Amino acid sequence: MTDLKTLAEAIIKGDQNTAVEITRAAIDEGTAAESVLNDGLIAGMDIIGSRFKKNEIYVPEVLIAARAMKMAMEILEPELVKAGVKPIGKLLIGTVQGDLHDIGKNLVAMMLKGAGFEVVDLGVDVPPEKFIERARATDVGLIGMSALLTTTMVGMEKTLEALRDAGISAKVMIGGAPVTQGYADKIGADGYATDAASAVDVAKRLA
Ligand code: B1M
Repeated sequence: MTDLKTLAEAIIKGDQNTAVEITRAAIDEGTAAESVLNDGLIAGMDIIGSRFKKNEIYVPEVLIAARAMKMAMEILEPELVKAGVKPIGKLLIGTVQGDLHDIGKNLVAMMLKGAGFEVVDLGVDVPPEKFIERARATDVGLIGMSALLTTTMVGMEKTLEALRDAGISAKVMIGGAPVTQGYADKIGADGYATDAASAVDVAKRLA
């Protein structure tokens, strides 16, 4: 019987071949897809998140772990669908208009996927209209905005206002190097996170 701790360890090490192999073996043995997800993949990403928060590991290790998780998820996803496992929440995320930085945003998206969220990624340079249009089309409960420039950060307020004017009531969380809790409070965002691991905690609270 496959030990899902070894799957978590493969994710932590970013060993995508082993992660894929163990995921496949667990499914073939009839292990419940939800258990492979929670006790293997998410368990591994949880540890990555907490080590990242404590500065015990850095961005490259997180990206490597997330890549291993992504490969294993490609095998697991059809099984989750068959088993009717629901994501814990659905989130739309993008880097605001005028801003092309996406490394942090991608990290946040990966960690949220790792935590069991369905993530719709709008990419970079996302105008308010696109946030509105996709929020309507996907009926998300949570919207995430990222900005890395002091000049584009102001676009968060504009986007938030546009979302509210359009009658979209999804909770909004923001983050990015120049963003602060004070700024989030000022513009009326529902949540703010300093890093990708904290973003998972905030998203879980808001979802
Ligand atoms: Co740019 N850049 N850049 N850049 N760049 C910065 C941000 C800068 C601080 C560098 C500097 O001057 N020291 C500076 C901004 C200054 C400011 O406004 N205060 C800057 C500048 C000025 C520029 C240009 C204007 C340069 C130019 O062309 N003259 C230009 C702007 C382009 C544009 O966006 N329109 C530009 C371009 C670029 C590149 C394209 C070359 C490249 C981006 C590549 C890419 O993203 N695909 C780039 C890079 C790489 C950087 C630095 C070096 C690194 C950013 C990064 O990826 N950090 C950066 C300097 C630095 O930070 N040392 C810099 C790693 C990443 C994991 O962290 O994105 O902070 P971060 O994400 C964290 C948290 O912030 C948080 O979680 C993440 C993970 O822990 N977080 C969230 C992020 N989003 C979140 C959302 C959430 C919650 C948490 O909820 C939804």
